[in-house]
Amino acid sequence: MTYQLITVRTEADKVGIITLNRPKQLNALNGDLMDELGAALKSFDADEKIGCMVITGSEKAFAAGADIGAMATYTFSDVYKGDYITRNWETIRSIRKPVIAAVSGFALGGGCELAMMCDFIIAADNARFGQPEIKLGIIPGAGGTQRLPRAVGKAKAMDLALTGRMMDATEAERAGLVSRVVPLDKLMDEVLGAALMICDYGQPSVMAAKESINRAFESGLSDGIMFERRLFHALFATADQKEGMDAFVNKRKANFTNR
Ligand code: DAK
Repeated sequence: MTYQLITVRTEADKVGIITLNRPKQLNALNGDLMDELGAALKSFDADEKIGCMVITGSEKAFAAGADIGAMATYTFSDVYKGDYITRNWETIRSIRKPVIAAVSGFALGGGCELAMMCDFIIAADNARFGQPEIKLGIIPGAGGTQRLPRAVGKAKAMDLALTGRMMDATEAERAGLVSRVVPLDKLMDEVLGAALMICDYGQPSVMAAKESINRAFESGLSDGIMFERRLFHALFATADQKEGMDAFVNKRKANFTNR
């Protein structure tokens, strides 16, 4: 598939990197872009060689939100009948390998929501996060009112969604929205370092860790613990568990085969 609104490349044949590419619109997200993003994610997810994915934007903007111009004249029947957002914005939720958001510049509205749909966010020191939809007479519609409070707590989520203000990378890290903040010129090095580290582990255990942590947001503690326990037990059926533990015992580097 050829892409118009994203670019796609790999690093070391192991990391799939997707760059949002509507620079004049600060990577505002429209239906075509989300179709392309979903297709690229699915393609990397199905590729045995790929162990981790990265979504990034430009230095100025990860994504400044859903495309306001495209939405401006929509009616209720347009968005309801067309299943606006759900149709193609949620593909990322079905991706089973890890996806890291490498965020520099603006991550606003749907852009912040897209970053939060990734498994974790590494931010450049110029990153700015916000849910400014209230200024447009709407509310976050791609999970912002749900994922943001889970990440930063009710007080800050309310503050951001009700005032529409932005928070900088330092505040976002302090609040737990992002896992690391690095200087802008080190962002991709840091992200690729993390991605390549993940790629060197066994895919079954990586995928199980992702699935189990995500279950924490979908279930009560007892159910979540049971889910984790069953996956933990199941990993003893993998060659990677034998390899990982044998390598430790014999003081050598593990060579995982994703089996
Ligand atoms: N959409 C379309 N174009 C955008 C845009 C956006 N979200 N953000 C920026 N642009 C365009 C600007 O219009 C401008 O275009 P030209 O005038 O050059 O043609 C160009 O990008 C550069 O922007 P600025 O000139 O404004 O650049 P500045 O550096 O001065 O300001 C800014 C940067 C990010 C602070 C500012 O552009 C801004 O405030 N942008 C809007 C941010 C925003 O409100 N984002 C939230 C959008 S609403 C839903 C699910 C999700 C959503 C909706 C529904 N459903 C389930 C139904 C999501 C909604 C949103 O994300």
